[in-house]
Amino acid sequence: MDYIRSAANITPSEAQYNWQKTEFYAFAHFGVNTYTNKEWGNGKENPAVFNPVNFDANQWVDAIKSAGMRGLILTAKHHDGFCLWQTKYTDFSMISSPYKNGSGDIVREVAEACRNGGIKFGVYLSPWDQHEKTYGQGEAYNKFYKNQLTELLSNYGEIFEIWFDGACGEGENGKKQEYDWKAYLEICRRLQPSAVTFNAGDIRWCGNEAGDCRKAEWSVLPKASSDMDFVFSQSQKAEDSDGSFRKSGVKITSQDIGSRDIISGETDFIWYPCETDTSIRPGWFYHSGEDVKVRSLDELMNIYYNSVGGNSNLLLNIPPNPDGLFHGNDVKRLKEIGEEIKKAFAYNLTGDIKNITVVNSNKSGEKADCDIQNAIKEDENIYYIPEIYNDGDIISVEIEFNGIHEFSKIVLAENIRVGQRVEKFEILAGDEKIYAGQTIGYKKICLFNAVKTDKVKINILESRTEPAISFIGVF
Ligand code: FUL
Repeated sequence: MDYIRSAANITPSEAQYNWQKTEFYAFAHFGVNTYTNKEWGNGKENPAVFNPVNFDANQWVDAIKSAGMRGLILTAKHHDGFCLWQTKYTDFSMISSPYKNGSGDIVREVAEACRNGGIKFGVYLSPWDQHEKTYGQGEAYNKFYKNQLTELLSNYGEIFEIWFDGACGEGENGKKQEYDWKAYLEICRRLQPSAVTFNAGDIRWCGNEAGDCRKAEWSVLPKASSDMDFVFSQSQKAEDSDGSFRKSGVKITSQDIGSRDIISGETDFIWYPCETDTSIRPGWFYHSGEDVKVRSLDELMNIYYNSVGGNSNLLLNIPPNPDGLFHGNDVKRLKEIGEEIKKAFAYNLTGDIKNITVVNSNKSGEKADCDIQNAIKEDENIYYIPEIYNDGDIISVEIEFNGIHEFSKIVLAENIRVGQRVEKFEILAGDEKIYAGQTIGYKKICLFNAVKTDKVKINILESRTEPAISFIGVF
């Protein structure tokens, strides 16, 4: 089964690996829609409506950091075409806003606040632009878009992610623009070599805007799944007025995109990890009517556990209000998330292990290796890998604590720098099965009802080749 072996050895680029470690970061949808109470504008807005009188990017960054988030992606330009920076290529931008008498630069202020606050900064630049006259004229618009991309990627310091939204609502009789992806990506690689591109080869969409992701998220997929025509055909074509993209359980792409069955017979694979994007409120942009609809801590923690704890990164949107600030209700919720995450992982019981051993169950109790200690050390550079492994072997990690402990979470991680491999595993407390899982990948947070025991066993039941485990934590 050559295809399994070759999928098992696909690894992330340095940029993808660093992106994965960012785990949890913020999205901010800010623009003319903030003032017109819209989700999708039309490019005919009066740019003077954009006037964030109390704008303070440091307030955003403080709130973001309080949630434990490590970055921020700003909508530099949404589908209406209004630009939040001093661009040379259109006056549908800050130059026509009363903010700082037309000399303001929101992108700059946000980028600087992120840098000063020690978090990463990324940009969203909508390819679909309803204001720009050249949109639909082929190379004329591509030139305009490339110029804008060049400005954003040259003048605002290091960018960690460039977000290419696939949405386009032109419809049957609308303008048709052929985007020059090859040239756009060349600009990204040349100007920001350590940035990753969303929807354009480096990172994929989870397939909904509810905050759901799959039970088994694979970061290794057939190469064809990153084909831009395919990716964009799956994106939004009309304004999501009834919020259907944001309804839980709705999947635009299929549930299984990376299992053995799906990749069977494929020869060309890529590392193409998942990003889960969702908003803290029903809308992406701010609407005062939604101040009371900030999602509950429970719901948001669930999303966090399923995404960050399910081999996906989480991009959580917090919409700034017309004053240019995050609303108090969102600020409060972000702080609660940060506190909850800290509390949940405050005490790792692997600090109280009496014995940890690995047994290869198919080899009559033969010791599989002795470097399992590497998995309980918090050092991403060391990991456990069995010395002897044949297809079908079951690797059992047996942990004995010094005394009885109570816990409700086990965190597992593979060393994705050698590949994503585990396909099926289970966890036992004493003799009782408390968890059945499929993929692990960069991070798997296994949640179960609290158990009290002095013995826990993790059985890796199926793996594409020898599993490389870099972390086991018990909380
Ligand atoms: C979608 C857009 O149409 C929404 O307005 C929002 O920006 C979301 C993140 O992506 O495709």
